[in-house]
Amino acid sequence: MRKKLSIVGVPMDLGQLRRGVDMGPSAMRYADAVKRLERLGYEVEDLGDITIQIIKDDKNMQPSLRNFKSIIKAASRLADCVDSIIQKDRFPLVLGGDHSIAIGTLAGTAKHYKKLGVIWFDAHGDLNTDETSPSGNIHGMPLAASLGFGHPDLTGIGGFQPKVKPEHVVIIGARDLDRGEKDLIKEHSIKVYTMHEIDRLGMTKVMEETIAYLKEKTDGVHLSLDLDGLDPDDAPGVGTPVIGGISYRESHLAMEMLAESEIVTSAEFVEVNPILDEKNKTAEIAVALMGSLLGEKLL
Ligand code: 6HN
Ligand code: MN
Ligand code: MN
Ligand code: MN
Repeated sequence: MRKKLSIVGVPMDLGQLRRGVDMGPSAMRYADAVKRLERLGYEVEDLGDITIQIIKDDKNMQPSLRNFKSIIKAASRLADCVDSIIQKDRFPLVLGGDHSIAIGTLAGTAKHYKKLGVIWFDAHGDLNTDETSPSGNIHGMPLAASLGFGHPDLTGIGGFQPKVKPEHVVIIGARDLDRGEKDLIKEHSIKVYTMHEIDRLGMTKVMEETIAYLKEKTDGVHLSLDLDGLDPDDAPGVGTPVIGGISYRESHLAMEMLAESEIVTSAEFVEVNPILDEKNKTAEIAVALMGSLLGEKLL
């Protein structure tokens, strides 16, 4: 793993309807993200936040793709930023913002890898398109868009598509999938560890399998960690909580195993909503998970 790391915040809340998730980057900085990573020996630069431009009337222009234009603009900016971080041979750590930002992160990252792997740690699949989405919220579409499914303006960000192939994706923690998402998973044989498999196999086995699978097939791995993958009792500050999630301990174990494997080449932590949180608990968990992912150990 690169020992030089660049943080970029994306104060974006336009991919869904609950305000406040745009304050996620501030909350994670307040929870001492920079210091925690410096203590691990990283040379950390905080690039500040991407500018989010709200385009007038965008919200209602396309009900099946709410805030479409503003999101595309932000994603393109983020893609350029992540691209230049990797060009400087630094590890990109993106702080969200709602999950729609992953379209930009992956567009910037995928330029640098022929066979980019993705770990999608989430209660949801984020595999909707404008045709299957029950909500019109783009934060439910970023994995589909990165696989090349959905509106061409979303799939084409960065000027190429797809960013990732279905056989290079592993979803962990799924427990709320819409009809169209289930169809897409089956049609393209995407590897998914739902809560059922996590209960049944245990997180150790799930991560051993995930790491072995991606190590063999890919030349880099992006971790996209949606805090709603965790159980809402542990991580309450999220906009779309789903009961029965991954525990605090299991999520740390997953990060620690990823650290040992040294397969992760970029990461993002998304959907932290400080307005819905309890005393910044969810942001603090996010930062603790970043620590584990990047090599923190007790002894
Ligand atoms: N997330 N499947 C639902 C939708 O509206 O498409 C929920 C998506 C949640 C997205 O949490 O990043
Ligand atoms: Mn989610
Ligand atoms: Mn749903
Ligand atoms: Mn998500």
